[in-house]
Amino acid sequence: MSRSVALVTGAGGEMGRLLVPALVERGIAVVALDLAALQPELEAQCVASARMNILDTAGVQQLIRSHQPGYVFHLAAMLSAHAERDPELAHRVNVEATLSLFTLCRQTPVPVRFLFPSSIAVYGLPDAATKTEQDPLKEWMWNTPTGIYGCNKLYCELVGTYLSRRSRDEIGDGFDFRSIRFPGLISAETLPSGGTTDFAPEMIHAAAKREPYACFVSEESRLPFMTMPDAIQALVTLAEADPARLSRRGYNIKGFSSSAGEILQQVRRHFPAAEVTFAPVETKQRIVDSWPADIDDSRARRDWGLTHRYGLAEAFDDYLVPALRQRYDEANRRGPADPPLPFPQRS
Ligand code: VAH
Repeated sequence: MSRSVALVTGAGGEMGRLLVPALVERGIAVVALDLAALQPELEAQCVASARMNILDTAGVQQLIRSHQPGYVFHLAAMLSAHAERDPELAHRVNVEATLSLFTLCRQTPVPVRFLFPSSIAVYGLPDAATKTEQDPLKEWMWNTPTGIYGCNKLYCELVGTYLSRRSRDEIGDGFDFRSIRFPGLISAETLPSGGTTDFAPEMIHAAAKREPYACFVSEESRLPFMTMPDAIQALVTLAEADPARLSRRGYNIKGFSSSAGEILQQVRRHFPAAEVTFAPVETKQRIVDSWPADIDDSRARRDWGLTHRYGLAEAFDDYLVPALRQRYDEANRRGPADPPLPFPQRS
């Protein structure tokens, strides 16, 4: 291995594309797994890559046996909106594949740190009025998800935490589970697909592309968010953290808490001609109304030194707008005859 090899599932997705280079920069050899073919420049950074369904247990077992990773970053998942459309498939992808990966990791002779991207979807407020009354939620509050994706994530967190504790106290198989409850993530590199927080990145990318956008939640809808570079930094920092400092196995993190309207104000500051309307879709609005407006991430800051670089305004000024202008202004100059930009279309 050991801790110099990392298996990254869902390596070609939004997070994987930035996580892989961040691991390589730290001298960690990456073994990538994804349902779709990796972009050639991403694949070139990995010591091995497999185009494989995460439900192919025999294939995943073979990959783990051959490379014996000391880290597993299990990013492959079906996001919330897709999961609501097919809860049974969501259970298989988000729960069964994760539990089977737990088992495979516990069977390897090397200790494994298992990094799991959980989500603020594990929280479930009964309605928008209750949501508005809350102070920023601590990790133990309102663990009553209303959507299947939140149920999937919460269950995996609980089982991962249980196995980690048993491993430490009784079995000694070296299984060390750590998870982050990610807020909505905003990347300048890619657009997400299948999530409920997607309205924020979609609005920003549409404005930069000079395209109109109909936002699927109301202007007042408030959620915690973070930029993708801050999220990747947090994941890597938690992976490297001294286990003795971890007072729990699942942590809140955030960059800022903003309403859709506040995000639009930032969009208009940089793209005054942006054409944005609000056309809430009931199923998605209901999910957003059940997720917290804000979360308390003080434990992550205290236990393993979480920091973030970008608040809302800095995210636009110093990260999103410069990167998006470069990307889309060039595309706009090239004109409509060019092929569309390669956003991932994944579940
Ligand atoms: C989703 N972006 O919308 C994901 C996330 C905070 C929720 O896990 O499904």
